[in-house]
Amino acid sequence: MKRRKFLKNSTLSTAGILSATLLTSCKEQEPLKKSTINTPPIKPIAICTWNFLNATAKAWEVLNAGGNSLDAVQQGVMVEEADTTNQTVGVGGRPDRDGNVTLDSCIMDKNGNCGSVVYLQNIASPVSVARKVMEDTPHVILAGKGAEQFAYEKGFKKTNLLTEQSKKEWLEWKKTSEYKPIINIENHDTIGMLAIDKNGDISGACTTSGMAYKIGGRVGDSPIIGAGLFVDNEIGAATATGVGEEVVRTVGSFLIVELIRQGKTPQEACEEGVKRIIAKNKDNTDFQIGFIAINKKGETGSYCIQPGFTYRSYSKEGHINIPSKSYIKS
Ligand code: SD4
Repeated sequence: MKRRKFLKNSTLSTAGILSATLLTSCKEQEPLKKSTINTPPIKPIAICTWNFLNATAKAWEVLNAGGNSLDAVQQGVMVEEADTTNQTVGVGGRPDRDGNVTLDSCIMDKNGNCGSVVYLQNIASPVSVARKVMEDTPHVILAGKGAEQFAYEKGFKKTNLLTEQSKKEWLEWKKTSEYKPIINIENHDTIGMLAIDKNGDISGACTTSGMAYKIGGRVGDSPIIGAGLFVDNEIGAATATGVGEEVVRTVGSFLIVELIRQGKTPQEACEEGVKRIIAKNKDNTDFQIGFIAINKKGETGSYCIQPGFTYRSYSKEGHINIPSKSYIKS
């Protein structure tokens, strides 16, 4: 079976659940447009890539109880890290080509502090380790064995991350071992979350098992501050999903926040971020990138290459799944 078809089939059940959820909960809504000078900021608010409604529900629970945005994004994305049916984040994530599940994650707070783990194995919640790196060490990034050792020192338990389902699919993939460094558009479930708390402070988190069947040691954009995630509490925040290599090449999330600083709305900034990637890939746009962004006023935006990307938003205005505009129309 061709890999594309295989991945399509393997994600069919997830897709079925997702589309059922979409049908029941997707309220078609345009992202907010131009900044209006006199409207009060929307806060608190949490948004995340894709339709991870349980994650935004958890983040909202924290925010609505008066919690801060850092706790909200951490606890929000932890829901997906723990969900074994989500095969692109945390426990149950698809392994690399050698059968090892290796996780990437980062977190960033209102003061520009950040922590990140890359190529982390055997630990169920990489975002929580990333937060410890941020808060308990003088460093920003810990990798591989060192990150794992650090996690044990901080009391995290050794956990088998390879579920039976992911192992079965990997063994099937191994029959042909067809390696194409292109994430199929139906196989993108990295969670990036951005939140503003009642004080108006912004934080973000991003967590993933990365590209399925990647070369051992490969690290994507998701744990790279500025690429997969960036927060500037004066301006706003952005996060990414999709083919990490392309996001790294344009330092996508930092770019988007800087574009907001220059006066663009989150929507306009996400569109420009995607267009920079397109400009570097004129001959091949057969891959997916999705950005989401928020500004200090709680206005949000998103843009992607392929149709199909959505993002979740939870604020006093509701808990909604927002279809993203795309560069390729259909
Ligand atoms: C990566 N950006 O490792 C991640 C992949 C992704 O849903 O978004 N998957 O490149």
